Amino acid sequence: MVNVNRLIRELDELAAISSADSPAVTRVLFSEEDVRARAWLRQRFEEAGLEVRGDAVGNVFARWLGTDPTRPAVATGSHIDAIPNAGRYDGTVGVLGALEAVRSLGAAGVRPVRSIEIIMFTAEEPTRFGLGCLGSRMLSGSLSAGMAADLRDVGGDSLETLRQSVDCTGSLGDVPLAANAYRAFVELHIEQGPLLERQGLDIGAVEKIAAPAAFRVHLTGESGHAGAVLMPDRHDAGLAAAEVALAVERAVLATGCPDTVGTTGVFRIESGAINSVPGRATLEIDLRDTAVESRDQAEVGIRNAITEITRRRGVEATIDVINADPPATCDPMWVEKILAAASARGFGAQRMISRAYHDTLFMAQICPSAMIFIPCRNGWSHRPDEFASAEAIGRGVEVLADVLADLAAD
Ligand code: HGY
Ligand code: MN
Ligand code: MN
Repeated sequence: MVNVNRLIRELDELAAISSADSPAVTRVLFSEEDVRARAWLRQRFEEAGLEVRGDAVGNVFARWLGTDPTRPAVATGSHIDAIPNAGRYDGTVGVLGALEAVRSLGAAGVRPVRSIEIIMFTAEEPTRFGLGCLGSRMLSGSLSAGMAADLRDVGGDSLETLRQSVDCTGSLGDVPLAANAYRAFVELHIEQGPLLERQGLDIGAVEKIAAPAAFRVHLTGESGHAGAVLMPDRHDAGLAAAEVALAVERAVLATGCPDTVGTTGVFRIESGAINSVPGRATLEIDLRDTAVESRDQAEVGIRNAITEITRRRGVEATIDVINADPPATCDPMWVEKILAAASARGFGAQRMISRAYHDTLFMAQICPSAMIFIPCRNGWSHRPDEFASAEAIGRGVEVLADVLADLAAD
C-alpha cells in the first residue's frame, strides 16, 4: 500500500534543495535552502490534506484529523536540516516517510480515532548554533525561551534575529507542548550504523538513545611572527588545541567502555596565516555514552588534561558546556508494537541502542516514545554517499504505518 516510488521521488526532490552539489546535501537552519525546503514540505503536507501550522522556533506540524480529535494525538516525524556535505536520508526518511505512511493509510480507507500529527522538528542538527535538537528541546521544555533567544551563530547572529528574518514569528515562550499533548511519538530513521545491514535485518526497534554532551573550548595564547618568535618563547594556541583534541581521544578510551565516544569535530585556529603563530583556537567537542557515569568520567579526564596542557604552554582556556543531556529510554510497549508489526510482515527485526541522538531523545521526556530504524549502506551517514534502498525505506514506512494505525485506533 506504500507508494515507494513517489516517496523516493520526493526524497530526491528535497535533496536537490541544498547549497551543496549533489549527491551532497547541505541545509542549515534558516539558510535560504532551509527556507525553500520548508516551503516545499508545507506544500506536500497541504496537498495531502493535512492541517499545517508552525511554531515560533520553526517546528512544523501537519495533522491528519482523527474521528475524535479531542483525544491526545499520535505523533511522528523527524528533521530535514542537514549538516554540511551530508546525505539525503538522515531525518528526511522520518518526515517524508511519515507523510507516505499517512497517505497510504488514508488510501487504504483507515480512519484513525486519534489524530496523527507529523512534526518536522527545527534544527535537529547543531550546525547553526552548536546545539542539537533545538526544536524538540524547546517543545519538551528542556530549553527556555530566554536561553534559546540568546543562542548565537559563528557570525554573531542570534536565534531571535534569524527567526524574524524568515518570518518565524510568535513568542518562543509558546513553543513548549502541553503535558500529554500526544499519546505517543514514533520516529522512523536510518540507523546511521552498520548493525542491521551486517545482520541482514530489516527493522531496528530502538530501546535506548545514548546521552549526548557538547563543549566549546576557547584557547588564548600569543600570536606572533612565525620567523621571529623562537620556540621557547611561544604560547601557541594551535598546538595546545592539537594536544587537547588528542586528550579527548585518550580520556574516552580511558573509560574502558566501548559505548563512550568523543569527537573534536570543530577545530578553528586564528589567525589562519601560514606565517603567524596561532594566538587563538576554538574547539567543539562531542562526547557521548549510553551511560552518563562513564561520559562524566571522560569529561573529567578532558578537563584535567586541558588544565595541564594550558599551564605547561602558558595558554588560557575557557570551557563552555553547550549541552549535557540524559539518555532516553523508549517505551517498552511501543517497542513491542514495532517488533510485532515487523514480524507480522515477515521482516527481520531486533532491539537496538541508538548511538546517534534524535528528536526522540527529547520527545521521550514528554510522551511515551520509540524509534524505528532501517539499514543504510555500510552504516554510512553524515556523508554524501549515505544510502538507504527503496526496499528498506518501504519496509520502514510499512511498519511505521502499522504502528501509527494501531496507536491511533482508540
Ligand atoms: O549527531 C547526531 O547524533 C545526529 O545525527 N544529529
Ligand atoms: Mn544527523
Ligand atoms: Mn537525524
